[in-house]
Amino acid sequence: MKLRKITALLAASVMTVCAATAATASAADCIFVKRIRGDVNFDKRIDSKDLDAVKIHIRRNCLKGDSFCAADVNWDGKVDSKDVKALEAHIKGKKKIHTGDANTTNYIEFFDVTAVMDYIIGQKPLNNTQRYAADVNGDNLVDIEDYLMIRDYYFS
Ligand SMILES: [Ca+2]
Ligand SMILES: [Ca+2]
Ligand SMILES: [Ca+2]
Repeated sequence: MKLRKITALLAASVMTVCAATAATASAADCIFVKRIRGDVNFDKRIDSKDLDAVKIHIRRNCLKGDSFCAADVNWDGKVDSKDVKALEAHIKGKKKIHTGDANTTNYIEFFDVTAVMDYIIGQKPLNNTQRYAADVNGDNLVDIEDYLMIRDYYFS
């Protein structure tokens, strides 16, 4: 009886979370989002918790706004199995995504902010993997726009 009650309560709380956030963001909304792709729960690291959040979204359509954009890892305006695959590849270290994690430590930290600025002003080079991660708006350039997005994310 008690267990049943707890299970019911848990189910209700999950539903509340989903109901409160049941909406999506358009691809256009995501272009301007300041959040880092893949970090769905905004704890500044990309790990299995984010992967779980994306999988739950696919079943229940729970994510919206910045969370939805962060979950749209491949920038196609949809959150689906392709994003799960991209996130898995990133976590396993097989293929990194545009995260802002310029020094590839799986955290967004102050060093990422300074690394991008150092690269822009020609102080310190970035390798291919680092440049890819630093190009957070995905326009194939690492420039002031990426710097501002990473900086804003770090200080948010
Ligand atoms: Ca995270
Ligand atoms: Ca996607
Ligand atoms: Ca860029």
